[in-house]
Amino acid sequence: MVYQANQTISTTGWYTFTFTTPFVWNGTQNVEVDVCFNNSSYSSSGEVYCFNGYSSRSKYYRCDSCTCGTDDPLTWTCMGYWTTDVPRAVFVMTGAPPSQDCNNNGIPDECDLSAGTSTDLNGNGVPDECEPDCLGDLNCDGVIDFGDINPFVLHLCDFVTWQTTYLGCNPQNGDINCDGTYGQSSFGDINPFVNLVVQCATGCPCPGPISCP
Ligand SMILES: [Ca+2]
Ligand SMILES: [Ca+2]
Ligand SMILES: [Ca+2]
Ligand SMILES: [Ca+2]
Repeated sequence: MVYQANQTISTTGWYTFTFTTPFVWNGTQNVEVDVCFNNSSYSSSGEVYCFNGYSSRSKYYRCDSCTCGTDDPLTWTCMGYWTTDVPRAVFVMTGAPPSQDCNNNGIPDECDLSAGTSTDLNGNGVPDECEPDCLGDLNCDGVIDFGDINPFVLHLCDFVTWQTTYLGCNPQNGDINCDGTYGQSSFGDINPFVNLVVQCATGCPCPGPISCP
């Protein structure tokens, strides 16, 4: 629940409810809006304008002397009745623009990064697993240069340590000869790496000059 309050609304027109708890919505799951009222006498007060829908979209229930709870609607346990009416509600988001979810885990990428679920070695706000391949960038800082020599040696000689040191960095960045092997003892990648890093001495921005087919 992101918002619940007693409100006194005395005019017609749009009324704004500001959620007290921000929430992440993935754009597909159902969002439930429950409007209820408890009057001291039988009346139509508390009605909500609706659009006419074409399928069952909402439920309603009303009662006097309720048998499925007290007079307070929040205690009701009745299933209610389906209606095609859709209450007129608009969700407005302010502040940050819509989030990206490049790794498709249902969580905004900035939340993945702040929670440590994803790493961002080059600090561009894009989780490492979403970065395109960049042959020769063995420290995943987004550039191929002499700074990749030591990480490449580690990749070659102690792949496990390389993985924990450069968490999230794509190990295929070390498959410079594109033969499908990389990391521990993939000696065939040494000469192509040396050629690449010399070519990129002053720094080639990713994805760099070569890529595997
Ligand atoms: Ca995500
Ligand atoms: Ca990144
Ligand atoms: Ca690099
Ligand atoms: Ca290789």
